[in-house]
Amino acid sequence: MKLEISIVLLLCVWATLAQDLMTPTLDILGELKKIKTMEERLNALNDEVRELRSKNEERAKVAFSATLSSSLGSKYFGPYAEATTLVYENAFTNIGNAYDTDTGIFTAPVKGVYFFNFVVFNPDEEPTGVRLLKNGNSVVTASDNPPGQDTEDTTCNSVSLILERGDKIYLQLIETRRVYTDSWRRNTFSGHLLFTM
Ligand SMILES: [Ca+2]
Ligand SMILES: [Ca+2]
Repeated sequence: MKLEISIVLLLCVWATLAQDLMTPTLDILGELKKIKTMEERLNALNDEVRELRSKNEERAKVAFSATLSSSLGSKYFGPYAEATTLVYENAFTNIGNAYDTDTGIFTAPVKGVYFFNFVVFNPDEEPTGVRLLKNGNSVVTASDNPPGQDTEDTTCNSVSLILERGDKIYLQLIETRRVYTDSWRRNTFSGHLLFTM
């Protein structure tokens, strides 16, 4: 009887010990599972960061240069009673497609510092004048009175601007002024992203 009690006691001690030994093993497995899940989430986040960085680098490539001229011969724009957006329909370069050759509007794809330049040609009696607008507000202007004796005048202006994503830049022919264009392509509008911010 004493021996039987001893055996039962031994079995109880063994069962307790076995349980104590198993519990840490289960905890380690649980921790390994958690680490695996975290590793998977980290890998997914790394993939997202890589994708976003790649998209941002693509958006950061912005450069366009366009002219009013086509090879179809000479053409006057204006004079009009009201200021009119000039559409530089022939793009030499339009990296990033931020400039719209249908509307003449440049839309900033990322926040950054952009440089713009425009050149205006004026051949005869009418004065010329073009202004650059940001979201509808005049920023800089280039103008010139009639050339007089030599029949050819060129005027221009440039500006560097901090733009938010979505800001719009375009050129308007000033009211009652005129621009002349032909296959010599003397009217151009260019813009470049210098750096993102
Ligand atoms: Ca002049
Ligand atoms: Ca001149």
